[in-house]
Amino acid sequence: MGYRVVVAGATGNVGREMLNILAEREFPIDQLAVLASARSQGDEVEFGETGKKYKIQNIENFDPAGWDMALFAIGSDATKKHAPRFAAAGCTVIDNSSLYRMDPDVPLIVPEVNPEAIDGYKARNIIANPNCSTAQMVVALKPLHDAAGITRVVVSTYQSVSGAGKAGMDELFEQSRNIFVGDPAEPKKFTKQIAFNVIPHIDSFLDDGFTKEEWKMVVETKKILDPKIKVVATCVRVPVFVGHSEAINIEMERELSAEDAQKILREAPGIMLIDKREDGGYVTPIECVGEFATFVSRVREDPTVENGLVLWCVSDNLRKGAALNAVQIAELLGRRHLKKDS
Ligand code: 11C
Repeated sequence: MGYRVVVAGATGNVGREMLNILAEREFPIDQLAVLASARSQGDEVEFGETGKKYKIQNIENFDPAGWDMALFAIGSDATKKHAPRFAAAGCTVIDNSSLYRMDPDVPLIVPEVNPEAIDGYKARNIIANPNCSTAQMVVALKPLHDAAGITRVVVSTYQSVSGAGKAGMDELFEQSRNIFVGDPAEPKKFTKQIAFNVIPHIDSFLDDGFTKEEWKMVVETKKILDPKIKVVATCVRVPVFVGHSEAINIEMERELSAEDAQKILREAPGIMLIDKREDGGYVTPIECVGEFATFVSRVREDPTVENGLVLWCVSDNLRKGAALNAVQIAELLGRRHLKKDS
């Protein structure tokens, strides 16, 4: 026996990956409903490579009663409208937007890091999925925190344009082509030219000069991993289609050699350590596309602080950073709370 599962936002970058990953991981589904806005009603989407196609239904008219869980990838405004309605009808919402992440009654879950926190989901019947740049970072930090007690993290991100949706990917493609043929490369989605450039700005600016993306990395890491860890982030958009990269500087309570850190990371769930200390012996974003793992490379000791490490971390932002983590939450929810007789 399986679950009655809803995927909402099935036409977007993340919704499509949710369908692919549910199919790839053979999530036990008895019935699947695929939703989007009225604009896409009646269009067909494929369920991974199973050959099955589903007609998109309008989320506005969908009755969630009797459905077990809904994976939402519809943005904060639509989530605000529909998540309470689904949750009240008994359909647990696993939400990819930022709307509920910092709500104390909503667990914010990365299954490799804080699976037990999911037990609080009944307060609102909603579970939040973290921001992509946070998700991969906490997967890498967790085993090191357990080993040596992380006190402070300084992170610089190199985030792909798919984090800004399909419009971001289209803009990188069109600008690159326009530059090659000598046409103007006007920014639309991004504030400056993204092709052949980098932009130190993701999401809106806050009063203290940080951006909301940078703030999310701070508060979400504290909620998921440990409120005592200090985090400071600089988030940068780079001309990469898929795959977020991060240079992470870590300070710890206790000494941990690079060699011991490598051993720990090699065994840790969700991590693939590729760290050969030679030309090409590390992972770049192109190589992580379509993968489940969070890749860690370039682990080394930081000689400028006491008990410091530096590492490079890469992951598919549409997968571990969004759709995969949501499906892992669904699997965890099933295992811990919604057991079905087989
Ligand atoms: C980006 N991290 O790369 C963002 C996208 O809070 O879920 C995801 C935003 C979020 O632009």
